[in-house]
Amino acid sequence: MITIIRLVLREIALSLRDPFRTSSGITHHRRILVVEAADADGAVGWGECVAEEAPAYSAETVDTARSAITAWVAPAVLGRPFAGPEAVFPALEKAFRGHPMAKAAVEMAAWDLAAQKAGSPLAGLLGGTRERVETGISLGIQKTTQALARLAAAAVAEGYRRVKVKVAPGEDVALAAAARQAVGEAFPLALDANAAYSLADLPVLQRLDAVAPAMIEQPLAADDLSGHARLQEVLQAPICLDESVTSAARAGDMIALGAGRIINIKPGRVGGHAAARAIHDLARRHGVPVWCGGMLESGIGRAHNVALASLPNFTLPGDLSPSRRYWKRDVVNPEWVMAGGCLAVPLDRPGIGVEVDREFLESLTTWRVELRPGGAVG
Ligand code: OSB
Ligand code: MG
Repeated sequence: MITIIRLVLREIALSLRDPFRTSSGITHHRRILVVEAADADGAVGWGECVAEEAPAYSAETVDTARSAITAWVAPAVLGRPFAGPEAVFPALEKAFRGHPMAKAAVEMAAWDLAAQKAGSPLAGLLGGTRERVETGISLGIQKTTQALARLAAAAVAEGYRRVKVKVAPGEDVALAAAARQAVGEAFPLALDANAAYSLADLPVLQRLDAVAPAMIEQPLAADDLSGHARLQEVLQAPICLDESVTSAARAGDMIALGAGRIINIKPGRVGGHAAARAIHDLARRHGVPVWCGGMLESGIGRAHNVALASLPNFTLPGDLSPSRRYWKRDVVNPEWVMAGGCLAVPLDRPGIGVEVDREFLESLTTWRVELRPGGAVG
C-alpha cells in the first residue's frame, strides 16, 4: 500500500553541453520539472517530467505540465491509498483526459517510492531481467556532413551500440549518407524525422531507405497511422514509431495496421511505467521489438528509463547516453557512465538506484511548490 501525502514540484534549469537540433527545433537549455513524492513515513520517490519548453514534440509543455500536475494530478493522488504503484495510472486515466507527461512524472515517482519502501531496485519491481542496457546515441542535425561524420565516427569509437541521426526535409539524404559512410556498412544506424515528412516526400524517404538504416523513426505525422502503413509497404527499413504511440491501444493499432515494426517506448510520453510496461508486453506478444527512447532527461529520468529498459523485450539499444553526453554535471550521484557500450542497471540499490544531489538540485531550482491533500502549501 502506498499513500503520497506530500508532493514537491520543482522546475530546474540545466544547460546542455551542446545544443540539440531536430526537425522540430533547437534546444540549448532545458527547463525540467522534477517531482518528489513522500509518504507519511518520510519515504521519498523521484520523478521527472519529459515535457519540453515548446509544444514541438507533442502538445504538452513545461508550463502545461506544471499546471496539470498542480490542478489535476496532485489532487487525484494525494492522500489516496493505492494498493501498489500499478494502480496509479488507471486512477489518473479515470480522473482526467490527456496530459500523459504530467501524469507520468508523478506516476513514476510513485514507482520509485514503492520500490524504496520494498527495499527493491525499481528494475526488479518492474520485472526487469537485465543487468546492463545497451546504449545508443542520438545526434542532432549538424550544419555540415563533415561535422556529423566526425560525431558519428567518434560515437562508434566510444563504444555506442547504435547511432541515431536526426533528419529534416532538406537536411536529410546527404547527412544520412555521411553518417553511413562514417559508421560503416554493418553498423546499426537509425534515422529520426520527428514527424517532419508526408507521403508526398516518398522519393526522399526512398533515398533515405537506400542508406540501409536499421530503422526510420517517426517519418510522418503522429496521428497518421494509415500513412505509415502505406509507407511501410514500400520501404525496406522497418519504421519505428515514437510520437504516434501514446498508449497500448495505439501500439495495438500500429501492429494491426502494419504501420511500423519497432516501437520506441518513453515512459514519460505514455503516462508512466504501467503504460510503458503494457506497451512492452503487447509488443512482446506480437514479436515486435522495443527500445527505450529519451527526451534529454536529467539523471533522474534516465534512472527510470534504465530500469524500464531492463525488461526482456527491450532488445534494441536505447537513447540512454551517459550523463556527460548531456550535462557538465548531472543531478544524481553516481552519474550515469557508459562501460562497454552499456549502462549498468543499479541492482544493488533500492528504487531508482541513484542519489539525487539535493544541494545541487536546490541551486538549479527556479520555481517550487509543495502540494498536500487539500491544496498547495506554497
Ligand atoms: O524523438 O527521440 C526523439 C530528444 C527530445 C525529443 C525527442 C527525441 C529526442 C532524442 C534524444 O532523440 C534522445 C536522448 O535523450 O538522448
Ligand atoms: Mg524520436
